[in-house]
Amino acid sequence: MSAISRGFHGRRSAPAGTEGRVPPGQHLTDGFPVLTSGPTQHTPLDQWTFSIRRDGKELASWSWPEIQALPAETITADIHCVTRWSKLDTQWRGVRMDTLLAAVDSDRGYAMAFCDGGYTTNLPIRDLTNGRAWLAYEYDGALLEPEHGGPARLLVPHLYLWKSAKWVRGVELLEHNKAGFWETYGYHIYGDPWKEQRYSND
Ligand SMILES: Nc1nc2c(c(=O)[nH]1)N[C@H]1C(S)=C(S)[C@@H](COP(=O)(O)O)O[C@H]1N2
Ligand SMILES: [Mo]
Repeated sequence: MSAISRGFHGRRSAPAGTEGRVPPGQHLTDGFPVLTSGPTQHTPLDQWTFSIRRDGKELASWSWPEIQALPAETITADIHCVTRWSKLDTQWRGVRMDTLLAAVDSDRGYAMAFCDGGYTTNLPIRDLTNGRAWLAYEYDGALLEPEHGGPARLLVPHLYLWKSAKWVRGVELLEHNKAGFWETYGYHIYGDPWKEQRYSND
C-alpha cells in the first residue's frame, strides 16, 4: 500500500482523556472555524424575533428582551462539523428549546429551522427537546459573534453542526420530515456524527 493512500497519518490522535469523545472520521481543532454558505447576517436586535410557526401561522413569538428574560442555562458541549473538525467542551449560554416549544400546543413530529439569510435545516422535534437543543446567544462568556450566528443560533450538539442554524429566527412545525438547505444538497437527513451520517447515502 502506498503511503499516499494513508491520508489519516499526520492527524494527531485523541489526547489523553478525550477517548470516546471524538466521533469517527473527526479530528480536534483548537480554533473555531467559520462555515457559512452566504453572507454574515446583521439583524438589529430591535427588529429581531424568534417565532414558532405552523401551517404558515405564527403560534408564538418572542422579542430579544423577552428571550433574555427566559430562564437560561450554561451549556458545555462537544461540537462536530461534517467537514471533520470537532471541538470539545465549548461553552454556551442560552434557552432550552423545550422552554420555547412548551409555549405552543402541537403534536407535529418535525421542525424546519429558518434564519435570516434564508438558511434552513430540518430536525425531528424529539431532537429539539429533551434538554438536547438550545437557542444560544453567548459563546465563551461573551455575546455570540455575528460570524458564529449572533445574535442567536440553534445549538444541537448531538448532531453535526450544520443543524445548529446560525441567525435563527424560528422554527416551522411540520407533520412530515422535509429536507432543509444542506440536506437538499446531499447532506444526511438526520446527521448523527457517531454514525457518520454525513451524506444522504450514509
Ligand atoms: N444560517 C446559517 N446557519 C448555518 C450555516 C449557514 O451557512 N447559514 N452553516 C452551517 C454549517 S454547514 C456549519 S458547519 C455551522 C458552522 O458554525 P460556525 O461557523 O459557528 O463554526 O453552522 C451551520 N449553520
Ligand atoms: Mo458544515
